[in-house]
Formats: sequence, C-alpha cells, structure tokens
Amino acid sequence: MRVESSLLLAAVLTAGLLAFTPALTRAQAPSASASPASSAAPAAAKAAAVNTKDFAFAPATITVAVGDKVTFKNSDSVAHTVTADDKSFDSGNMDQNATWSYVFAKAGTYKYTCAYHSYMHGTVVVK
Ligand SMILES: [Cu+2]
Repeated sequence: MRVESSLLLAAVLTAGLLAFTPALTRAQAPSASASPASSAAPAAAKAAAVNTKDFAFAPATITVAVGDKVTFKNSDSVAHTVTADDKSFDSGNMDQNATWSYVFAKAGTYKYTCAYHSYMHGTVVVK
C-alpha cells in the first residue's frame, strides 16, 4: 500500500539519520508542515541524509519531495562545505562530524560543490 511504504521509507530514513547523527541538531527544527495543501503527500515532511566521506558526497544524487529536509554530515577528518552552485544555499565550514540541514522548499535540481574541494559534487533533485 502506498501509505505503508511511505511510512516505512520515512522510518528507514529517520533511523538512518539518527544512526549517524547522534547529536541531531535541534537548531533547525523541521518546519511543521512545509508541504503545500494541494499536495497529496503525507502531512509530515520527510528527512533525508547525505554523508560526506572520503572526499565524496554519498549518495551523490538524492531525490526528495518539496518541503523535505536534507541533513548533510561530514564524516571526514577534514573540513568540507555544501555550497550550491547557484549560491542558493551554503553550509559554510563543516568540521568533522558537523551536520547541517536544509529544507528544499522549491522543486528543481540543485547542484552543489564543496568550496574547498572543487571536485566534490552532489545533486539534490526536488520534485
Ligand atoms: Cu571538501
């Protein structure tokens, strides 16, 4: 059933997020209901995660729904950033184990790069 699989996906994503962000920052609490009323999507915005390890974003491409929050974590011992190629978002400096979250409120394809390592690329597809 569609609802069941959505809930399962949300649970899996949440579990995965908690697994590698033990101190999940409360600084940026999820905006209560960012999804538009016209959407048939579940009321609660989902969470997705991108890990930065070995000088690469994983997964390199992630697809989320409008209103979803993506949390990036730096698992490398060197600092990285998550900087949109169009400058629409920028994590700033992220030291080891730092996390940074961003809510993608508009559909689109967002390419980003690490400001320190120009060969590190990632993409967030928001549908
Ligand atoms: Cu980097």
